[in-house]
Amino acid sequence: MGLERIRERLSKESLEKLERIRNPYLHEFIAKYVDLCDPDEIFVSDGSEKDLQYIRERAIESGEERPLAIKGHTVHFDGYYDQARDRKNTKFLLPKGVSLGSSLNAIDREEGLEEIHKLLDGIMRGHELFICFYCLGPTNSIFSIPCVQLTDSSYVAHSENILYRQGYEEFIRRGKTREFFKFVHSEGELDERKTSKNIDKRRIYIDLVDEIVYSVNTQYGGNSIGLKKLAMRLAINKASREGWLTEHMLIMGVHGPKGRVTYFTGAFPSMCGKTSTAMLEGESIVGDDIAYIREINGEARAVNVEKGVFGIIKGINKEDDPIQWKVLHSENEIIFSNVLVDDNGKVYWSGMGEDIPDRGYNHSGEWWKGKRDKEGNEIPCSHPNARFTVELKAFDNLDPNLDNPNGVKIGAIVYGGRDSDTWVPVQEAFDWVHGIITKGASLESERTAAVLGKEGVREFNPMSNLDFLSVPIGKYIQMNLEFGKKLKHPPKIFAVNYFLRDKETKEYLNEKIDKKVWFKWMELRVHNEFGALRTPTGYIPLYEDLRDLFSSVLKKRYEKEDYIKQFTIRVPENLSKVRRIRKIYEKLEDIPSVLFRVLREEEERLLKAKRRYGDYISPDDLVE
Ligand code: SPV
Ligand code: MN
Repeated sequence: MGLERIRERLSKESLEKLERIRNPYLHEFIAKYVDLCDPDEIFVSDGSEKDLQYIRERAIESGEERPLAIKGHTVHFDGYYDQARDRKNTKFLLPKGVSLGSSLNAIDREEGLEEIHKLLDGIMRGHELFICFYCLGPTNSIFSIPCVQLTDSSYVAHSENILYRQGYEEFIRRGKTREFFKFVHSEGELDERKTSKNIDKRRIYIDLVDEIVYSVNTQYGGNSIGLKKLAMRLAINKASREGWLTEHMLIMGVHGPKGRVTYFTGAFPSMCGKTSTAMLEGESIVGDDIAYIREINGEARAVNVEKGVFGIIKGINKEDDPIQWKVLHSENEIIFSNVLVDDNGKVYWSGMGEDIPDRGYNHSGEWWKGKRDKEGNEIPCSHPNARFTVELKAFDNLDPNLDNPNGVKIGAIVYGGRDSDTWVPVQEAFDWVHGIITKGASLESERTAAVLGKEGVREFNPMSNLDFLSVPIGKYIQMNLEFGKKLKHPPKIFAVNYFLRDKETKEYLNEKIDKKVWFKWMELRVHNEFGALRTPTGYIPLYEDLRDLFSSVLKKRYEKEDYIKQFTIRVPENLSKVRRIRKIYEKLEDIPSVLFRVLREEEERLLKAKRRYGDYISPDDLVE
């Protein structure tokens, strides 16, 4: 039997903790990887405060984290070349005869398993293995997915304790079941800075058959924290088999009149304002990254898969992000990663709006202003992808439904990209199918300076979920379309664009804060309390309604002239977009035909409007 094999390696306490879970499949899995990875020590966590404290302490003692000046704060560094998700080396293990479509990265399952097991062989010698149990989604709920994480990184275990709900009791309750996700992670050999050394052997392999993800020779959270983007790939596949959705979405409560709260989910590619939207002042946050969505009694209901935030820190400043700023400067349990630290244990990051010291310590080691890397690039004080890890309960704006086992009822879904010239700031799709196809499945984002390659190039990113799809794109879109059919009143679908620029001056047409108004407008539309103008691409707000909202929400005057500039329908740009998106889908396999039909209808509406009104259609022209 599984546990018998590794009995000798476990302390009495750890053995008892494993024995309390009466699940031979779990025991077998653990024994297999303990045997293979061969750690010096093993710690089994039952999620008690004592065990959480042990992991916090081990993270400091092992040198993977260092304490900072404020109580509860620590800093962790990833290797200089291990600062982001590794798309190239993240692969699905594909059994013979199975296809995930040409756009997903995959290798033959047998070959991949052999490679990864070779890499894992003896990899934990000299390391301590942490065995932790978690639950994706609230515990004891239809949404719950129990997970076991094996990792030799105290930083990864510590991060997961902040980000995920404990699942030890969930495993005990379920007893003998094969239905749980499994994660095997090893940071591999470490250098003197305690960062993964063998980056060339970094591999993240996803086995959909046994629902195991393997991750080796990396520490960066997006590659190593099993329950985050690794579990998301398993969950998308599971959801497609079971008829629900796993989405790369925030969840927030938008507060309407008379205490009404309407829940929104929202998908935005990286650096398009997802976290700042989830953190909007005056609204409440349920989650900022991953949502499970199920149909329950004809309603779409969503839960946050996580209970913490692994947020981008770059650009967070006191004025624009008061809620996050306060959390980052209070005595909370926070892991900062890849920021700049001075001798006094104070942290700094790019765009924080404070003077940055000329020297310190960061992801490149000792750092000084003007320091260059091997490639000759100047090293900024903090990495653009530097992050902070903190529990949601630290935030004043936390919504009371975070742990509701039935989730929250979704009133609206929002898709948003970085788009300088096409979409209006906010618009509403005509219906579910139109929204899924022309907003969600047509989502694009322009590259920013933070990403390699030509700035401004648009990257196609359907539902902002492209990196995590574990089913072919066509099937994923089909799942979304079908999900809507099960609902009595499907959520309204909106598209937002915070990045629209003036055609001539190229200035941004909105301030960051304007999104507060768009959300209030959408909330009122969900309840049919505002009218709207029908355009070829969707419904847009009426000037008078926005004027009133700008005045009541932001105490700002909203000029007709600004409205016209912002909400003019740019026909040539919209036509190019429809055609660009169609071309992408034409090259993919098994795309539902309705997608092409809906894109053609959108194109026809645009062409018809162009004939009548010209290339740039002022909302005034559309008033009937
Ligand atoms: C993202 O990049 O979408 C993140 C961070 O949320 S990561 O964990 O790297 O996926
Ligand atoms: Mn994300």
